[in-house]
Amino acid sequence: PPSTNTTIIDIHTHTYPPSYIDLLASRTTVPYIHRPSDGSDPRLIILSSDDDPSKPLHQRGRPIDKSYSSWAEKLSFMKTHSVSISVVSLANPWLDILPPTTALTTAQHINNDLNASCATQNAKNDPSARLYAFASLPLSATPDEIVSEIHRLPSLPNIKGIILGTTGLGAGLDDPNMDPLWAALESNSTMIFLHPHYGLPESAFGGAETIARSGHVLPLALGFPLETTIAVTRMYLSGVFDRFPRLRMLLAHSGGTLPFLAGRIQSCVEHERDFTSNGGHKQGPRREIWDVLRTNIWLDAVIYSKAGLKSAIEAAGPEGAGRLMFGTDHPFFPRVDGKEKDGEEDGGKWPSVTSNLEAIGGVGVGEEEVRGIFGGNAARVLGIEI
Ligand code: 5CU
Repeated sequence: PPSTNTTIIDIHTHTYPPSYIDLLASRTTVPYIHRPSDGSDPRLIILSSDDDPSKPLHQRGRPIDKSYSSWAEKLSFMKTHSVSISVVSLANPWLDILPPTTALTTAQHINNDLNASCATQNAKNDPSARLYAFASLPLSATPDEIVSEIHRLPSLPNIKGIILGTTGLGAGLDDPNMDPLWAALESNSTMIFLHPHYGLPESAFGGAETIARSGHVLPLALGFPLETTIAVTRMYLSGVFDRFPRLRMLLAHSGGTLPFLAGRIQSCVEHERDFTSNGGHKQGPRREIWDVLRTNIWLDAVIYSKAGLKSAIEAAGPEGAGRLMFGTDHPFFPRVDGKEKDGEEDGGKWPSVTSNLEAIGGVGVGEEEVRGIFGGNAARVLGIEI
């Protein structure tokens, strides 16, 4: 665990504001919330694999409690885990599900709301409980509207960047129609927290029945990280980082598998006969993936093992651990034993958090670098005073 004088900043922590919960509850297709008529816990059916038609609605997905939307619960979780600053983001699938006509106004409303909640908390001047946020973009709105929201965000003082999924305007992040968005994000130096939601097609895991045998394990352990890896690799191959060399991206789950696969990606690019650098007829990426990892990309430290962290640190190049930032993924991965109360032997701490803390503490870098991962790096890169 970090020493007591270490400021812990959690940059990977989510919320569903009550208005978003109501939006999910008004839907009947994934993602949606089912509120059983007998008053038992609502169910969050968020991943396509959650919507198992062989189960009654009240057994699909997972129970959703107040930790998903309550600021009091967020602050209590922070206290339990000695997190003094959280940069909160809307949980997946963000605003991807909005009709185009209401997307911009809903985004403005939610982003204003997040900024205001942070302001209310920060006005208390409690150094052990400060809040900032990543905003969400109205991706189903017109490109001009999306760009207008990107340019509005710097006027919200508690917004430290945006959270973005992998589908972009619907055709992925290598879609040339994304260029106006990248240009706006680059010109504002906006940090883009890239986060998965859609995973891989069920067929990649042998179909719905195979997935159902182990619940969320395949979609979350493999689908999420591979989705992130594929999205960033597609951006890289299509030259996004050549056209926008100052983009700033923070990749969820330590970059999925990108740090581990970067060498293979680079080698495949160098051996691709189609690319002009090899006498071919198509333009391949002009920069090495290593350069992108060391210039444009930061990684969260939500990988739960020293092996994963070491790969992330190594891929980050000379800055190494200086490009990693601590996260918890709250309210996901709660305790499954129901022992959440203070007074439990372990203080009610979540094993998903303590395992990450332990992996970071034992990763084998110096004390200063460990303190950087816990908070110093986020403070420096996101402009948070500690
Ligand atoms: O457990 C999950 O489904 C999730 C999720 O949906 N989003 C996330 O950030 N982490 C875990």
